[in-house]
Amino acid sequence: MTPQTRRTTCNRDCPDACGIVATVENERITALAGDPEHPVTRGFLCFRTSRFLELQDGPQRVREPLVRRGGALVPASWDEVLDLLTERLRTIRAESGPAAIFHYRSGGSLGILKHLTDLFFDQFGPCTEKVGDICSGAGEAAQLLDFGVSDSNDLFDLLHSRHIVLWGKNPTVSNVHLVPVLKDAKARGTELVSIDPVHHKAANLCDSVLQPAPGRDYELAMGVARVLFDTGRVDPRAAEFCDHLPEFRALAEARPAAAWAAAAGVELAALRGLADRYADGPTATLIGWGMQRRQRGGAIVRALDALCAISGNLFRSGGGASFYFRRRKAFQAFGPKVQAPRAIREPLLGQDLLAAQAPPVRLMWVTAGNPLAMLPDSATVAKALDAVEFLVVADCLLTDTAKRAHVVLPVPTLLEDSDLLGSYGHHWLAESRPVVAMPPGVRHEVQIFQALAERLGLADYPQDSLDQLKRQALSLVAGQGAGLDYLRKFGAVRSPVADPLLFGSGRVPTPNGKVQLLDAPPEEVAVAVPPERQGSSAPLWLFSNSTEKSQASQWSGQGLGERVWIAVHPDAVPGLAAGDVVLVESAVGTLEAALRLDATQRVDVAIMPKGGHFDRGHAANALIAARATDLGLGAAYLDTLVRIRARQ
Ligand SMILES: Nc1nc2c(c(=O)[nH]1)N[C@H]1C(S)=C(S)[C@@H](COP(=O)(O)OP(=O)(O)OC[C@H]3O[C@@H](n4cnc5c(=O)[nH]c(N)nc54)[C@H](O)[C@@H]3O)O[C@H]1N2
Ligand SMILES: Nc1nc2c(c(=O)[nH]1)N[C@H]1C(S)=C(S)[C@@H](COP(=O)(O)OP(=O)(O)OC[C@H]3O[C@@H](n4cnc5c(=O)[nH]c(N)nc54)[C@H](O)[C@@H]3O)O[C@H]1N2
Ligand code: SF4
Ligand SMILES: [Mo]
Repeated sequence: MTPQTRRTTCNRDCPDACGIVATVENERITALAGDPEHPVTRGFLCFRTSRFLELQDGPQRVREPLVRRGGALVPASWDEVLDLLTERLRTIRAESGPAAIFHYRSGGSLGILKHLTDLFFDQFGPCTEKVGDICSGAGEAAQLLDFGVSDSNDLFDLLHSRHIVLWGKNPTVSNVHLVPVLKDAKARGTELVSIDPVHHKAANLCDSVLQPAPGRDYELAMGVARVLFDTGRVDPRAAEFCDHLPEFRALAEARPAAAWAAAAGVELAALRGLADRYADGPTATLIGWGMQRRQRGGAIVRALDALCAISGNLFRSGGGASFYFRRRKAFQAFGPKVQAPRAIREPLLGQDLLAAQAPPVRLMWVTAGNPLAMLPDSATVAKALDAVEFLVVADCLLTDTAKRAHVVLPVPTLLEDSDLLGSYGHHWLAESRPVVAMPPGVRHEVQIFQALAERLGLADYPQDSLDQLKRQALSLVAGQGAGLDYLRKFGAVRSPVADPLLFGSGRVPTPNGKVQLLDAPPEEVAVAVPPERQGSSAPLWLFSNSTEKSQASQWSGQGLGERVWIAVHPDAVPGLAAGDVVLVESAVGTLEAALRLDATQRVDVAIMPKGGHFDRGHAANALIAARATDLGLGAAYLDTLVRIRARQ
């Protein structure tokens, strides 16, 4: 048969939400490419999704329901599994109340129909829910305080910037479709700046690179603000559109610029150079997500927001303080938000789950996440999961979490799924549709819940077809050229409810329409220092950053080998050589890793992949303590110190 071309949209937890073109021969996918007609995808995919077939058809793939019997997970029929789930859900609710049931959903798929899983537990309970957001909680909460919303100008407005500051952002790995936009801007004369303690490939794109001390962006931002105040380059209208300008000014004036530069670990000249760029706008600030995964993460983002505002860069084209694109804005929600009887804090999930009493969590249901590998303090998360009487995991892959389940429910992969996608890196909306059928033992997640709702007598749970549900989700924008038929006909459609300029009206949606500037300094935070042992390095800041071959714990390509790697400056580990097997020790755990040496890094940092299999000793989270951020219940993954020494 001649090969066919079929289109879908990537549903991964990634800002790009790419259009995918699959070549299909005899109902098998033979090639994957980026959609050349999608204005952001521009015909290419990232490494991890280009190689997705290795996961889709690989040994980790779950192709039929699994049930735990005699200690092992064994295949079962859907009827058996649905009967078992119906009985467990009903019995546990009757005996202990719905608070004994906890639904944990992460971002394994960003499809909007995934919210129907939440609706099920709201209607069946309401059950215990998770609060907080380990991904972007601190930054979003900061922007809600400052601006009343966390959203962005149109992506292509960057072409109007004189300067673009990549503040703690590595698009070459975690937002690859931003790179062509940056290159286009550069070709038009825009200057790019990177501010990141870690040296990475994006530095090659940039005209200047600052490698400040880890977690010291508050000091850096305040130093820049100080220079702007000292040199009379604050927007003269700032007092009109900002509240708390005097208090913010007092914060900036708490130290001279040279002292701020020293505290931030940069040269005074570099700090002044950054101030020049903010004064010589329009300057766009692209605020990365990594930096706010610190105990002071909320305050750091607030300081950056304030800097963008007082320098006059917030309201103008080519400016903006972009942290997030509101990907759900165009969609109609499925049902009202109900009050949960209890909440488990996501960054502290292990300890909260263990502490939950009266009733304890007896049944936990995991949707689209691998909390064991990806939440901080994996050892406590493992203990907490093991203590749950009945663990249900819906996933396409047999993850560390799924291996501990009593029931594993196989769901479609991103190439088999049917859903709707917004994006947190641009404003396009699109549909995902199966490019090949899912294996016969796999079921669409919505259909699993529809079957359960029927058995449990949940009369209000929607039993509509996927198409009807998509139309319902698009009902707000269907009359504005973004209905389902449009998405099908034209591919990705720009959201009609996203203005080209976020604050084009000159006001922000806070209660009084003014920017709320940070008005109090963040607290100094303590980070536990690992014990010193013979031959161990000085304490190093552990960066568990995104890597191109993996999506969190899902590795494409060959993936990690026998050991996770850790990269440091050679002077950080005198006497050790590249390739050595080393012990990486934090205050809460130890891992074995293969040493990489990289002279472009600071001597006080150590870098390892953000996610790897826990059971194989690859999970950075085995080293990371569970602490919440100052705002938004994020996880302070990056406030971690480790020491490195040779394995004896
Ligand atoms: N390849 C790949 N892409 C991904 C993902 C993935 O797992 N793999 N994950 C996706 C997800 S879930 C998300 S949320 C996003 C975000 O993924 P992240 O990797 O969290 O986000 P980035 O902001 O691109 O990268 C973090 C950058 O912030 C820097 N940083 C850390 N601490 C500081 C600091 O104190 N100061 C400054 N200035 N910089 C700091 C790090 O060195 C790093 O370069 O990416 C998505 N894209
Ligand atoms: N140390 C450290 N830890 C981190 C981070 C860090 O920077 N450092 N980053 C954090 C961030 S930003 C994030 S967002 C989290 C990510 O944490 P998780 O969301 O737990 O990440 P994944 O490992 O990608 O797990 C997602 C799972 O969803 C499955 N999946 C895919 N599609 C579907 C579907 O349609 N339905 C269902 N039911 N499952 C599906 C995938 O197969 C995968 O196993 O990790 C956080 N953890
Ligand atoms: S993971 Fe991100 S960059 Fe890769 S194909 Fe999906 S949306 Fe595009
Ligand atoms: Mo994330």
